[in-house]
Amino acid sequence: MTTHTTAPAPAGDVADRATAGFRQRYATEPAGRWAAPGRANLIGEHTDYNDGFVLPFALSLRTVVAAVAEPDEVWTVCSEFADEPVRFTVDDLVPGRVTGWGAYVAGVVWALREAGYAVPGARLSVASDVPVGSGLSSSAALESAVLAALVDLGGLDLPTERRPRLAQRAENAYVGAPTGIMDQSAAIRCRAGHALFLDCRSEEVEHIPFDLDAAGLAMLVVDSRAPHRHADGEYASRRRSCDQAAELLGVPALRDVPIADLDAALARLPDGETRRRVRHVVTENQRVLDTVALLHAGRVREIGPLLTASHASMRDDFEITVPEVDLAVETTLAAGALGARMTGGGFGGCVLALVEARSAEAVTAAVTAAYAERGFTAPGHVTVLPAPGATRL
Ligand code: GAF
Repeated sequence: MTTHTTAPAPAGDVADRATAGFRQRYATEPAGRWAAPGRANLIGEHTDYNDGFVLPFALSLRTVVAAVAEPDEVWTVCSEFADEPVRFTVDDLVPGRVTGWGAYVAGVVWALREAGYAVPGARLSVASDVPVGSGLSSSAALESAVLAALVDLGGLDLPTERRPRLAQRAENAYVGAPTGIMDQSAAIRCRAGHALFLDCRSEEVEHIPFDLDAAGLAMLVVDSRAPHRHADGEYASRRRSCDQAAELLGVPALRDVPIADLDAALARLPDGETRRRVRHVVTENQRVLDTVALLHAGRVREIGPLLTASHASMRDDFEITVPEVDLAVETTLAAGALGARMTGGGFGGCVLALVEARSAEAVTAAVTAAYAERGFTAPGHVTVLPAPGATRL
């Protein structure tokens, strides 16, 4: 998670840009290129760190790392978004030592070494089409691409299903952001044409066919361009509330509160705010399960109301939306979207709207007009299809 503002990606193919950056900086050829995508979460927000369920899919917007191994334990990383490269050695592999965007890279090296892997030194070049600070998980894309590169360059034996935990540890313990496992799982484990149904407790996944084209539907992503408002602190405070509530209820995690027992559980909690937080998590887990059931039954159109209910829950109970995001949801719905919700951690970021393919343009125009009327910064928009997870190119 990060609080930077959105910057548009430079022009040209992202893999070409990573290679060009590599050649320019190091005057040699990379040994390979590794890509990892940004993600949108179809439904299941703030459920991952409650051991619950999530249903993200990967975007075709990707981060690409061009890299070569080095004989010494030194890591140099350049990025198209930074004037100067970041360079670190084993001595810097202490949480907090490397800061800024370089921390995501150093964090991955650190987490691999902590897990006992002999990580090769490397020179790396980063390019990315994933907008930073839009809630599409540019940080997990960077971690996952770097991880894929280092694993391959070092010939490390690290099965795909164990990689998300390691990348998450980089973010939690090195970067210092207390995020769950969803974003790294999406960046690493997603499949094209599918949403990833992930049980965040067991880490078991099921790839759920999510074919929008066949249903005549489109998924519109509206970037609210809202400035993040204290996102990191608010995220951490939501997480604390959930942990405290689980403790008060005597369960390992809020995942363990059955929806049938929700009212009884709420009655045992001391204040309205905690009750609202718990209600969001418990009902959101159920909405993920209901969405999966509908997708299994080929009833894609019918997931709309679940998406919209998820948004209402984030707005009213978890209190993580902002006016720009709420306006995008209201406007897409008024313009005919089947369902709409904010995606990601909140306090800004993007809205997903499920629309009839033929009405995508009209819905987009309606949001642009509504933003202009309210005097908000013009929103960004793109239609997306579920793309593959991290891969060597
Ligand atoms: C952010 C976090 F990184 C995820 O782990 C998840 O908690 C999400 O917010 C909210 O669902 O993206």
